[in-house]
Amino acid sequence: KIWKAGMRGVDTDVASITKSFVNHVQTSLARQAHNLDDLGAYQAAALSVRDNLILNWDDTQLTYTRKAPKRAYYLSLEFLMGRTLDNALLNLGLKDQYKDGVKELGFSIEDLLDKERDAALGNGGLGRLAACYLDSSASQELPVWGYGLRYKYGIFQQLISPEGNQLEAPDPWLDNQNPWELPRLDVAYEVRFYGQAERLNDGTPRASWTGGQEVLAVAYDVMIPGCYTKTTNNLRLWESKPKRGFDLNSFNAGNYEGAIESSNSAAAITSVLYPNDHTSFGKELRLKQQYFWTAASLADILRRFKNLGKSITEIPDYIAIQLNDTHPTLAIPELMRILIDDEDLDWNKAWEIVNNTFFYTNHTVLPEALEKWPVPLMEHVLPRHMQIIYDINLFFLQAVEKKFPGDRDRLSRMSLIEEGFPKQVRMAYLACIGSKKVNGVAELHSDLVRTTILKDFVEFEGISKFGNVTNGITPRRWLDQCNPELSDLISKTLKVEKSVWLKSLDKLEGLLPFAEDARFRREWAAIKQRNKERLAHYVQTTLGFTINTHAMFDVQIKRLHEYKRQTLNILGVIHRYLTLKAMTPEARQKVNHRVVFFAGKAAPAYYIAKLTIRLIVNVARIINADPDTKEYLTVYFIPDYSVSVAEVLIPASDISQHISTAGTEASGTSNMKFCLNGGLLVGTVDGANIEIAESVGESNVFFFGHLTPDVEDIRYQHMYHPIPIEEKCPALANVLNKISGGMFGDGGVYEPLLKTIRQVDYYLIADDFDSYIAALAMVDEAYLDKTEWIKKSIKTVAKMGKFSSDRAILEYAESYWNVEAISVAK
Ligand code: DL6
Repeated sequence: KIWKAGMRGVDTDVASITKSFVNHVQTSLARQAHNLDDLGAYQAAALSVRDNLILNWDDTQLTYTRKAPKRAYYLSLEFLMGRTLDNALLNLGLKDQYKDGVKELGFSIEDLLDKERDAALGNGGLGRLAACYLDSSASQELPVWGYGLRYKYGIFQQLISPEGNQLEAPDPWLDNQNPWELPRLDVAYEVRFYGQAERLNDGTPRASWTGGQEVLAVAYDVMIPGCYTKTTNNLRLWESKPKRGFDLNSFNAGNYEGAIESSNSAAAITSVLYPNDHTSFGKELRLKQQYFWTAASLADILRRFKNLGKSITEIPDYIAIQLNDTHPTLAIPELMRILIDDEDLDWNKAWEIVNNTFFYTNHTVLPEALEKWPVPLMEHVLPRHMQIIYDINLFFLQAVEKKFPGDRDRLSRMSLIEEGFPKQVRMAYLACIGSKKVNGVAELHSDLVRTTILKDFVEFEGISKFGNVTNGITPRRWLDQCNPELSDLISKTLKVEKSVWLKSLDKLEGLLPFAEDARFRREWAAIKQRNKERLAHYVQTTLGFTINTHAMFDVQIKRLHEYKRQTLNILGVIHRYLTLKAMTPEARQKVNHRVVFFAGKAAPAYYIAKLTIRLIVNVARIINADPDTKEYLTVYFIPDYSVSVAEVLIPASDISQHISTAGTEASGTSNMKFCLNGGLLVGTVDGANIEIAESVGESNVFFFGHLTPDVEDIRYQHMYHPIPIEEKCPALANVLNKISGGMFGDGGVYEPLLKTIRQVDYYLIADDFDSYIAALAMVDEAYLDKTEWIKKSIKTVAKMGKFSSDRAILEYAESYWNVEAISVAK
């Protein structure tokens, strides 16, 4: 297919671009072109790019309506989109034209791009994955829409106090207006909470649900452009509004607070993204968010389906709904409710439709992260859904009993309702039995899903329902956009257009022979160096520190969590520092210079994670000021980690750390981003690290640590045959003692954190410490040979094709949803 930059009906030469820019300045922004700041210029550029997107979006939706293909809907409570302008320009093939256009008007495109605020409607990997999948769906011309919530406040802004404490501030990302969304005030649905549910008892399973609170869900559409294609898909985000403005009776009676109370409570539903990554809080508001979003999305999906004029029983032929983790699981009882109460279907028919429509992806096996909702809360907020869940459970357990007669333990293990005070609804089980297929997000993780948390369900339903789709990342943002020089070098070297290789990432294999080409290696190394300088510039301008860019850059960026073991990293740093301190100046000179970067947010209520940040910041404060060692080792905690910050950090890394306790990180996706940018991986045999090593070759990664099958045994030993840490790992004991002794400020402050290691050590810090230090020593040794190192870097990138999110989304489309690509009419 011939790709023409831009879109239908809008000229894309530089003169037309400047004209459209000035036009937006004068009309949309009501400002004057000769008196415009960078923010205004960003907005004008964004609006002019948006004109392109709208036309392509329009053609895409028209094609879908006319051709009526089966469509997939990706329901995710989080979409961590980051910035849009750069991505849109690259996907439209208009970056160069806009660069020249804004330059003619006296602006630099980089300055304008930098004015955009991240759309941070997500916490971490799960939300960023959703964003990558939207990019890939559009790029691969798949009819896929996303559905989420339009939070007024995204993930909190992270500030670091002088003591090193994380402080949280709101993220008012919509304050400067958001040019990338289109309000659809005409697309609105009523969503009910509370009230009474009464079975009709008329020989049907129907019930009536009345009373309670009704809230309006209003749509905002975000256009998702594919890369070098006209296909522009949609992300529909819901905002909550009161059904009636405010209570006029209270207002007239002078009770102004009462008058706006119900409108405030409606608006509150979409006001904040919950800032917890892996733990579900039993909060009523969070439950209301989940129902509000799933009910509005289903109503919208079914309205579109009904326009096709098909029988309701044909839903699975036209609709696939992907549940991104358990957060949207209420869509299962909600569809049952609609089919039974509104459409008057019998139970079995309704359940069959549900069972062929939903697909469930599990993103964690951590027990504390498996969502459960207290039954009393569900009965209060969603009385009709609780009845339906009880009915689903009854029929399900009857079927289990039939297959495994008399196995009472099994029934109680598999019940959707966990006994206890209070009883709880097990959402992962509901998602599992309501879906056609279930998958994990990396081979090891999918195996763990099959053999641990859903083992009984595999025995009951058969293994074929339980698959794997290893995660992926979009090479558009995570290579072409964040590392343009490397992307250009790859195109030039492969002699393949970006429009081709960015969408067929296996083509990177063509780089392999160039690992032996000295000139190519020099170009490769020079780009890495410039990316390091770009990061150093960022640190200089934001934090005021000067960084040695000739040192090895060692990066760990991800949410702060005990299982991700940032603690292991910082303890390793202290060990390195103590070792350096003990050396003579002559001996030190032989040591690799290393700069260690950390970034990531801790859930506001996660005390131990916040203490880890404090330790990192204070270790940095001491080490960076030590005249004996600072040439050889420095540490930085980069505050307020975001997609945009990741785009600067990732291309600059020499090594990155993915060091979770084996069996705890479902996949990880930053591991893929680093390797795609030529940084080597230090990691445990966990999540997608394993498949990355299989692809790039074990000799190009630095593995360490105990393996998944051993972890449980070791934990058992910790409980029943504990070995004092001094005996098990003297090097670590020494590090912990230094912290307790006050080397990094008041040691007492860190006691709760140190206790987690000295006592239970659930995440095996002490068990893995020595092999971790050994792996880092191997990194040092390998880095001495710069030629070999660059070869490893090139070979790694060359073998990363598998980890494109295009491959992953096509697996979902083909093996799960049965959805096909469709070309948008010219
Ligand atoms: O699948 C995306 C991402 C994985 O890469 C991470 O390994 C995993 O920890 C994360 N899981 C979650 C679970 N959240 N909930 N609920 O965020 O998913």
